[in-house]
Amino acid sequence: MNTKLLSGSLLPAVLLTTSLSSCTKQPVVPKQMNIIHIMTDDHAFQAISAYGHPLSQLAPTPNIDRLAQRGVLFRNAYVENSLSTPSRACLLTGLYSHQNGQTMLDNVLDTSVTFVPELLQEAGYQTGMIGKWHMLCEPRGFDEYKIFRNQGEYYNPGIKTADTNGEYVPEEGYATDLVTKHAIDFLEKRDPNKPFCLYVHHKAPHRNWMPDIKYLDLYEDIDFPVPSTFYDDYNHRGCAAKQQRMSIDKDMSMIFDLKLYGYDGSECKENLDPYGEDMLQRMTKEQREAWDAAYAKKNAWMLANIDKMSHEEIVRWKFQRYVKDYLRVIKSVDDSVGEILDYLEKNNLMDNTIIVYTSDQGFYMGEHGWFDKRFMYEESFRTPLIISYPGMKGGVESTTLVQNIDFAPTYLAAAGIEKPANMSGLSLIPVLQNNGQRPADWREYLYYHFYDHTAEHNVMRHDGVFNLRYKYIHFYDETGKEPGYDEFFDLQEDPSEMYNAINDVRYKEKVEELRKQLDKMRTDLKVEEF
Ligand code: SGN
Ligand code: CA
Repeated sequence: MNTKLLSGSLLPAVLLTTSLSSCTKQPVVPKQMNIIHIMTDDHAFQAISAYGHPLSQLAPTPNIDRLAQRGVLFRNAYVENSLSTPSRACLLTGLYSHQNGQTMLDNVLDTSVTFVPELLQEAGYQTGMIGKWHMLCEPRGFDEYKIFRNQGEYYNPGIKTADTNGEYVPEEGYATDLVTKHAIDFLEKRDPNKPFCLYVHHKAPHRNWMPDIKYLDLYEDIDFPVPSTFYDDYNHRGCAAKQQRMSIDKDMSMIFDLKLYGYDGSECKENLDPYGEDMLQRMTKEQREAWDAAYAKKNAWMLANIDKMSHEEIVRWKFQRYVKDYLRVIKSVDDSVGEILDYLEKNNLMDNTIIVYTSDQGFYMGEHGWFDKRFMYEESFRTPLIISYPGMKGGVESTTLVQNIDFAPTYLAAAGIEKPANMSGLSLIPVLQNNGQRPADWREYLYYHFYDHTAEHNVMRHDGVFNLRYKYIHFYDETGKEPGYDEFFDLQEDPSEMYNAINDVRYKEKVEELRKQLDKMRTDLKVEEF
């Protein structure tokens, strides 16, 4: 393993506890910061009030905002492959999908690759993984893990630990609360003389957005604003945007997704979706009764009126039901962040802990008519990122271009471990120490690659580059025999990415510049076409 503690001279001043002038023969020991990585699954930045989006203003997240008040809110944080297991593999290895092997949702990464928590353990850290693991390999590098089965279950989820003989044992409770409880348990039981790194990974707010019983009626009377691109006809982009199957109108199901139990109309062929039924059958009698009663009450008007409604009215109802359940699920996540922050404050851990709040990728809240993610278009490619860093003033925003390949180098730097040569990411510590400002030698471009074109939601394989203003995307022909096609966007002129400007003469030079950059990044990163 390529681990080496940094020599004192390379360490930022904040990492040093022992002054060189102490003249003892002892080696300089870096102060190793604690790390808490809180990661939700599919949390749109549009649903965090600190980001200011109209949706979140009607359903605020005061505790996540509290973290932003202590730290840096990143406006330009992106992922390298907008899907769960690739994003998790990137976090764990610091490598791009094609380097760690986790290119798609359901393949297994190269298990010979080192995991960051293994390096942290070697450097004396206690490590923990709580909640959604999702990887198709066993956890490695954790002193303690309590993980969900596959995507995880909202109610009474199965949980596997080192002591459950490979079984997932159901634990009564709501997934978000259980993750919080086990995270705090880890903190309580740890050895206070050692640094720790704790991954707190929620199932929430992943599909099918099942709120906690206590929040089933929250936001019921609010009419959430429909995004301006909701009725996008995709006429000014290539076929990928047209052929996706992630439309609220066409692909969101009445029963599984929208919980209109009792509806047996033609839009409901998946009525008996076993996954949805499995999720309900996991509930205790009391949970199920409360759930059924709440949805029966909410659904009564819709069931009585749906046959008389226009298609557009039904789609609007779908949007409201989707967004409300999603934001209810987020409410529990926000409570969880509050509990963790309270614990850290009460136990004097704020001043030596990096606290990160992020999602495994972004998500569509109706923009372009969509839910889900996968695309290199903004709402999916961009992910929320808020980091509180010891000693900083807080309450600042950063426009620095960052990506999930940066987590691993940041955590290694926080532990005083030299970054392995195969990691392309950059430590965010210089950005954090400088109140979010972009360091002079920072990157200009990001590389993105989505591979899982055969899977659910039918998003074509694509890769591309982005430099904060311009975005160049190449969509691959699925047979690998045709050249595919390209898209180009000027985010300043067209922030909603409605017009493919690849053939617009005004951008001729810029298009060429980004095309070259894409070729260069593919070559430098050794990305194979197929
Ligand atoms: C499930 C969901 C999809 C979702 C993928 C990946 N379908 O398959 O809608 O895109 O997960 O999500 S569901 O009917 O099973 O909910 S990811 O966040 O894990 O990448
Ligand atoms: Ca996800």
